[in-house]
Amino acid sequence: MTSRSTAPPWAAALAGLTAAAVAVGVGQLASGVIGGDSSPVVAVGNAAVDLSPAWLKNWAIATFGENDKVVLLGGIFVVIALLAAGFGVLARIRLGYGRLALLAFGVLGAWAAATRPDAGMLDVLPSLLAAWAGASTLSRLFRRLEPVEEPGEEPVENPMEEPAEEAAGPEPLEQPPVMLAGERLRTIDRRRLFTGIATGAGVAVVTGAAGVWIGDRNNVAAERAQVAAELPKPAKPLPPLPAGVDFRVPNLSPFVTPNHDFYRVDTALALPNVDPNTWTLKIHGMVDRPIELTFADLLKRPIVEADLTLACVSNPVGGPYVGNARWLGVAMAGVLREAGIKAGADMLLSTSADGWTAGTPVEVVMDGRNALFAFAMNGEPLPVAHGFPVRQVVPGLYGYVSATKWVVDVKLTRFDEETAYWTDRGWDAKGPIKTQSRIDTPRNKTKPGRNVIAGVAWAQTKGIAKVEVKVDDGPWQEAKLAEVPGLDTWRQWSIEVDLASGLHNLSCRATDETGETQTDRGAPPEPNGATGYHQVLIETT
Ligand SMILES: Nc1nc2c(c(=O)[nH]1)N[C@H]1C(S)=C(S)[C@@H](COP(=O)(O)O)O[C@H]1N2
Ligand SMILES: [Mo]
Repeated sequence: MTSRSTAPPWAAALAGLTAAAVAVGVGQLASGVIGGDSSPVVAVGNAAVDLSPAWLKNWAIATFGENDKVVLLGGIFVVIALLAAGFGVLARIRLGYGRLALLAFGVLGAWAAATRPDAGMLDVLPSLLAAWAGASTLSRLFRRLEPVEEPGEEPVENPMEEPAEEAAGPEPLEQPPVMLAGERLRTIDRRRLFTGIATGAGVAVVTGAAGVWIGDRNNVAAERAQVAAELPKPAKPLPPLPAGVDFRVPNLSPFVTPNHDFYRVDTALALPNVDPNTWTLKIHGMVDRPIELTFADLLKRPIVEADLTLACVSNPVGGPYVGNARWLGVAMAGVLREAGIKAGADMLLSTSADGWTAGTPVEVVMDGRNALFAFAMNGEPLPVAHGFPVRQVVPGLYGYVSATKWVVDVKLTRFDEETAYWTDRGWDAKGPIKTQSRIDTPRNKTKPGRNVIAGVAWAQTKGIAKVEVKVDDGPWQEAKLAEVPGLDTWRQWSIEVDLASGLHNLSCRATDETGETQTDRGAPPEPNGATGYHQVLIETT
């Protein structure tokens, strides 16, 4: 069909939507078989994440937090649906235009998949297959949109569906006329259209579900269970945490953040499934002897156990992007010493399996602190979302300059020669953590009278020496501090106060062991971490 379609726009839009649904389903199925980030939707989403301006990303993290990916995927689906409906309407003008638009969309998906840092040759296939499936669905549905001529005319197409004897004398049509073309009434056969759409929807659901199911089988759950079964012991196990680390006040963050509650911040729309059996870590660049470690090599080295609080630079004052865990890993310094750092190298550029990068100061990693290539968190292998099989953790640095998850490559280089993911987007090259404190409870309402105010404070590598709390315009009062196993974790604090009924403004401030009290000057997270006192307005009733 090459001429303008007489189908009503709603029917054309539905055909476009159905074609896109089939395309997405087929793309999902193909990517499930191929694996990786090749799903057209995920590929386009990942490209959108990387190409979107820094302010938009910062806004998304600040506004949607850990739901930012769900919101992004939802948004992508809405955009796809709107475009697809538009492509359908476009196909009324000329079917080829609609097909071309779908194919162009497929090429965009293929481009997005092929330009992922971890892309393989096959990754363009799902998008191209999706585009082909979408375009051919559109053609099929448009065939069903062709007008059924008034009695006396030959059916335009599909003689197979119309028995010959009926073609000679079809029943008068019941459908209302939708368009007057020439002198003849032309209608669409709604039943044919809707069975076509139902078939398309069925294909979309079955291929999509099969793709998700097959894709799930590519995941590394079995490999992770294997690592769990053989988790090595630390050379010098830490003593159990003293009971005094935890006040056990309701709504106060527990000293150890359970893995499933641990905040997650990353740019990965689909989690990288990295098989520890094929994983390697390359150390190269300005080194005397480049090395490449397998997972088994790594685990043969002396294992270090460390309590360490991780914090995100995007965390606003009082925000949730901070968590504490007991990690198992291998000292980064030892591995780097084995490779031999050349004079002049001041940056460790680490890259993840999905191509994200962080630039960490060499002097920080080598100064004796517990910087680790970590493989376990709170007694289990790293959860996939937190970097399985291996990630970096560096006490005292924000995650964006240090905590590379799914790490596969470490290059010794120079800050004046290379930049990393977030520094390219306006954040500071070096990200030392700022001393901070947070009120966990109460957060909005409480009863008048005696109340416990409690929270956490952190100043990794320095330690928390003092936390003070202020109620309204009263004096700063010193809170009680919980025990800590070292300087690299957050520290719980609590204080009992009397509160009259009404509104109260609570604030807190921490002083670290170097004697420095956090500044009251408010600053946003960009470009190097939020400052200011956490304040909570509560009502006692
Ligand atoms: N591969 C990869 N690693 C990454 C990131 C990322 O986007 N990709 N984000 C970093 C940031 S900004 C932070 S704060 C920490 C968060 O680690 P978590 O998700 O385990 O809490 O991971 C870091 N490591
Ligand atoms: Mo972060």
